[in-house]
Amino acid sequence: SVVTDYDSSIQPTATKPIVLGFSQLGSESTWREANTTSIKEAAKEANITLIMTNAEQDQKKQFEAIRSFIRRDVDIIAIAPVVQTGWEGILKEARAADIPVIIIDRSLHVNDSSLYVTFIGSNFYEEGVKASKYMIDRMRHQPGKIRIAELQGTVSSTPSINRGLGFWQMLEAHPRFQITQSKPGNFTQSGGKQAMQEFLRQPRKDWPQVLFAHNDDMAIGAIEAIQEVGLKPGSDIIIISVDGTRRAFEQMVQGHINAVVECNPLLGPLVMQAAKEIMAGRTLPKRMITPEDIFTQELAARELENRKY
Ligand code: GZL
Repeated sequence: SVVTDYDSSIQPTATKPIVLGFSQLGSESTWREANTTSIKEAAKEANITLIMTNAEQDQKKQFEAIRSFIRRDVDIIAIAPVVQTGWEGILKEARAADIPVIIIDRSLHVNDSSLYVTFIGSNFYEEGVKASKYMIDRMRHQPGKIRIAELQGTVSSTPSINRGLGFWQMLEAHPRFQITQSKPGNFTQSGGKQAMQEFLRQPRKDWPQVLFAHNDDMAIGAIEAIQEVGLKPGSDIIIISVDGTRRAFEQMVQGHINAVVECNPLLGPLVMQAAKEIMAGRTLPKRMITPEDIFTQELAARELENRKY
């Protein structure tokens, strides 16, 4: 239809910046800080108005933040969901307000996947598989049963569930590898240290030969606990971690961590591009996976200068 009289209340969207409400789950780890910085910098670069809140790893605070975005009638809502379930209700509230939702970093489970436009994040199952494959190869000359300790991330979070699944399912074909101790450390350095101290309170014969930490911060906390009992991390206990932060590379250069599986936090540019596509009315793939690798001690020194987080 031809518009005859110009309706001045309709602002041309080309000039009005997009307003993006982002519920960040917390500030628990080095990875999270890098993720937050990436989102902030990319929003500035894309001239997108960003309203970001920190839920301090509390799902209820994420619900409150999302409701505040709905009240402010933002153009788009982005969520990094702290845990996998419990999101149907709030996503339906966003849909009722006709506000599109992007899921980033961690994925969530809903029956109706039309409740969000796309999920931008890593394949955590693959990260667990990479960690397990490295360990099986690294321990090939060590005969007999191998005792593994696992530091889980935030309970019920997708990265922790799927990293554990990927790691463990690889071992079904290698029965001499046994996960003899497993505790959550909530992705924090202090959580990793406390859990490792509990592992080391067992009789010395039960101490692990390998530690699989679901993120670098917990691995770094565990290293402190291992050194406290006079063991050498990276040789008395082989350590495999996930994230790929500069801090972990520095520990690899010192020989304390043996391999780090990369989990890329620099999602900002992808998120802002997705926001622009949505506002321009274009459709997006349901799943956008960030590229990532695994790095071992031998390569750490050379890769260190390339690390951006
Ligand atoms: C993974 C991310 C995890 C990191 C942790 O995408 O959700 O949360 O592995 C962070 O370091 O705390």
